[in-house]
Amino acid sequence: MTSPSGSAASLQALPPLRRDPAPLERVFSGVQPSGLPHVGNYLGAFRNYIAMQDGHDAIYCIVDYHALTSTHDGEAIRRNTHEMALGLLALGLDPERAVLFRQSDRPEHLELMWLFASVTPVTWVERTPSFKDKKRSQPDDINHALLTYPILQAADIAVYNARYVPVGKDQAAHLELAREIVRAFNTRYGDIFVEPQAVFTDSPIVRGTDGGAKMSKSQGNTIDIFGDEADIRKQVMGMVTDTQRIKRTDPGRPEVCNVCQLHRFFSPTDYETIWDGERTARTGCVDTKRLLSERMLDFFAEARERRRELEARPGYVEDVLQAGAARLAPVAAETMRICYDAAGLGPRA
Ligand code: AQP
Repeated sequence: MTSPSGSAASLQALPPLRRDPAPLERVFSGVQPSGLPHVGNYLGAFRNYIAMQDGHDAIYCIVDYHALTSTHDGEAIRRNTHEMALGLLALGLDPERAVLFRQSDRPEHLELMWLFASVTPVTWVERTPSFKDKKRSQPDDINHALLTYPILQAADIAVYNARYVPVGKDQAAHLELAREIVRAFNTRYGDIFVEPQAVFTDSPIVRGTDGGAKMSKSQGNTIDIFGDEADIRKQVMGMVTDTQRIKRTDPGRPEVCNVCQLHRFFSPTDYETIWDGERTARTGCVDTKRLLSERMLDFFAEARERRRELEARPGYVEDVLQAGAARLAPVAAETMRICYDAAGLGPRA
């Protein structure tokens, strides 16, 4: 559990709002509790969450308000919020070095969203690729929150005046929009917020087990990090490889094969040998997949063990989330005070 003294010390390290030189640059990112943590989340974003908790004021959030746009099963949202937080902690997120909290515990995000909505032309949100995708993928549920999603995302970042946002490349358009919204707000009300910048890893888009689409919880094409070993092996063995490699004797093309691409991360010392085996057809896709599942299980073994330990501590995750939200309360309140003042609302109590 985060010690109260640790919380207070970290909070004092948070820089003031506006563009004053900050002692530490602030980082913010969020993950939806729309399913379980997967390899795409890790390679595209979580690696940077963990790396950036040193040398920055890092704030990470389970964005349950966002999950409501597509998930309407309250029990699932609650369960996945817990699982996602547990997974992040097991992967190395340290509540003494970074803040982890649940979005719905800080309703200032919604208040700021409304102020941001008032500077955002409707056309900006209508044109976002994710809104167009969702209109296709959930045609019977094109709810208003799907349209407003990027405005809330901009508010999530700005409420803490974060400069850096570690995300996967699928979020690039949203980040660009967040910059535009913040700019529009600053133009109307003064120089209040920094324009946030996306930070990508060297694997900004990880393809799913289908080999084509982005690995994504909603696509059901994920490789889970914390699932049963047998299920993880099954997910890997079901991966689509090089579709032009029909017979075992056909040479493979590691550059296009998703399994080979994942070996770059999970077999860093010998992936070139593995690729060579594919190119010369010395090895078949089944061998390469079997090896990948072993390497992945090895890679995540420590985190999986840590998850089991943390899971055995009743109330631990909830304590971390609530302590995180409490630590952020003064920062969020100060943002809203400044914004109310600028917009002619309040005075805010
Ligand atoms: N395949 C991926 N490659 C690289 N980065 C990824 N991220 C997600 N998938 C990949 C990044 O992980 C962070 C959390 O993302 P998310 O909660 O939106 O993950 P998701 O699995 O994409 O979730 P959903 O519910 O399935 O979302 P939609 O329906 O929008 O695809 C983000 O930084 C994300 O970029």
